[in-house]
Amino acid sequence: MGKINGLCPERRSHMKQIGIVAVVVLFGLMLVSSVQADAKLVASPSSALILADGDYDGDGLADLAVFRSDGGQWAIKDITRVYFGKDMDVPASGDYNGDGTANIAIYRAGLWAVRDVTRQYYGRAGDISVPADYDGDGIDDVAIYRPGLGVWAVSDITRMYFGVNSYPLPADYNGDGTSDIGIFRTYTGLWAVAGITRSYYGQEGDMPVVLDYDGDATADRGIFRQIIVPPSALWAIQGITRVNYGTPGDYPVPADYNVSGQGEIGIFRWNSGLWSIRDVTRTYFGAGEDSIPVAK
Ligand SMILES: [Ca+2]
Ligand SMILES: [Ca+2]
Ligand SMILES: [Ca+2]
Ligand SMILES: [Ca+2]
Repeated sequence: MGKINGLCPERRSHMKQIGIVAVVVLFGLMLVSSVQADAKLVASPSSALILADGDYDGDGLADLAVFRSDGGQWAIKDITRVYFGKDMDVPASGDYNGDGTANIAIYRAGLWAVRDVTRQYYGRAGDISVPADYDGDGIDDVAIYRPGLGVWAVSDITRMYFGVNSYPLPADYNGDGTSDIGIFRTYTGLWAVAGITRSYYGQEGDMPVVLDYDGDATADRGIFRQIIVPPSALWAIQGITRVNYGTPGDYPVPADYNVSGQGEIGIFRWNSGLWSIRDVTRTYFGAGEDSIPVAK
């Protein structure tokens, strides 16, 4: 039997079949991975990513930054590129030493690792990291939310029950300089802030986007709604604005990018690395399927 390129015809035919199967499997994996990538954006407590601070150089502007979970790279535009953390770590940037700049930090099932600052254990697997400045001393505090029980535990400050299986949203809702314990329940649109307020805004599937959008020093409630047909994304900020910006699959990345004192609406598109910040900038940085925006 004659050989072609070292393989008999039957073998080559088999290899061809394997090749076709491999392509089909690969395409299947690509589909699965693109679905998974989109699944990251489904609003649920487990998709919560709470950062305390995203001003990595202390100039007062939010910086364009991503954490690449596959390899643990932090890429912060015009500032730094370092490796810290690994796959499955949750970014937990915040100013943990009160020097006015955000520290690179990760949360891993109870471990809090703050680059060049500290390494400590607080919380356990299944807890969601919710760092913020809960006592107003200018230092962001290590804190966790345990969705199944509705436990909030803030290291050395407080421990309480508030909101089972909700989306944790610590922010300064009354403008007194401390972060308040707050939740959004996506399936009813309930917003509740401990000791302060309770109201309804939004609907099932909405992602909460809390920020001070009008510059009055209070956090404003808002939702990001992905609309499939025709593809668009609605931003509705209670009492302030309602605008279409972005498309389904975009990450909402609202923050104050230009020291206006007001938060800007903005999106990050992971496949191209597009950062589109309304009325501020449109630039490309940090593309990647594993890129998680860490701007605040
Ligand atoms: Ca900055
Ligand atoms: Ca504090
Ligand atoms: Ca407050
Ligand atoms: Ca406000």
